[in-house]
Amino acid sequence: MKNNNHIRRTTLLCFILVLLSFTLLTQCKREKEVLVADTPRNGIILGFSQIGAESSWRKRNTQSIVEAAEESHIQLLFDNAEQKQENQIKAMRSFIAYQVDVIAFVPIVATGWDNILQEAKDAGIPVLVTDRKIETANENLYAGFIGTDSEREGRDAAQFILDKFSQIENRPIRIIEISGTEGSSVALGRAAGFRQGLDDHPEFEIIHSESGDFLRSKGYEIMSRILKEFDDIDAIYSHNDGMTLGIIDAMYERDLQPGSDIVIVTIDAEQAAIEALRRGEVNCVIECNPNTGPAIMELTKKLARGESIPRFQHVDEEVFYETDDLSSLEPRGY
Ligand code: GYE
Repeated sequence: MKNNNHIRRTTLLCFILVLLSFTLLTQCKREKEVLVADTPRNGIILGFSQIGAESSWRKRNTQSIVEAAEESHIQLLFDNAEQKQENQIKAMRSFIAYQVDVIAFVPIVATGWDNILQEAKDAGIPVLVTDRKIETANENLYAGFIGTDSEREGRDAAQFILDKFSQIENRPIRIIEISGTEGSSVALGRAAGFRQGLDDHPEFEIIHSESGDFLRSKGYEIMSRILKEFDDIDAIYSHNDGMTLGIIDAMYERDLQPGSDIVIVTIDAEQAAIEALRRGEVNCVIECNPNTGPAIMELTKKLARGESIPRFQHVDEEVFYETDDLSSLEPRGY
């Protein structure tokens, strides 16, 4: 009997504890919902999905966005997707649940965004695409784009190589391309623009093209292998400075002088690439501007006010050549 009473008391106590914790939880949840819903929203809340931290360029891009949000008094919900599209989609879904005013994101690859963009549209949340572009059948799924003009960067790279080798006749010019993340609009655009630029010059041959995923380590690995597989390489077209620094390491290891034994064109214009240009290790550096934070915040404010924004906005960028006087060039900041 005594034992039964003990069991009954214990069971009742457990039931009360479960009931109590459930009540507390739902009360907290409700309070949380009430808290979010009723907090005076005098500030704008921006949900930003960043792809990761794969390069110095990307880290500078993130820094620009975080600093600009602070200066603009915009509350930033920032997510680092660690190079995974599915993480970006999860983050964007949580931004929708949180009912942010605007969503901005860097699409790591160009396709696979329609569903989440439709969810944002159904929730009445405008979306700003930044840095890289998306491919979609329904352009109305996002409000606008701000970022780099990848095809122009590719054409600028081609033009430099055409000019550099213009005096060479009666033999092909052999080019290696080390490209960025497969399926990203930036890698696709830089490749397309480069080929457009070489269109009327069949003697300029891309003898090998391979993705280094914008990573220094992969640039090194690929170049180390290519230098064993290919002879008589005239030029390397590298889609970003991070991979170029790996390429330079690989060339030195095989007693090759980057920038003279093999011409190198690179994109981003981080400080390390400008220093390599000064040392003659690269021959042309094409700027890709990471400092889009302030412009993103101005566009965010417009969208939060229900105003329209430009469909496509390309950031200002320039090209640095081996023949330039770089003595007055400001430090790149990354
Ligand atoms: O060139 C590279 C970064 O999307 C323009 O991504 C950006 C590219 C940039 O990893 O360094």
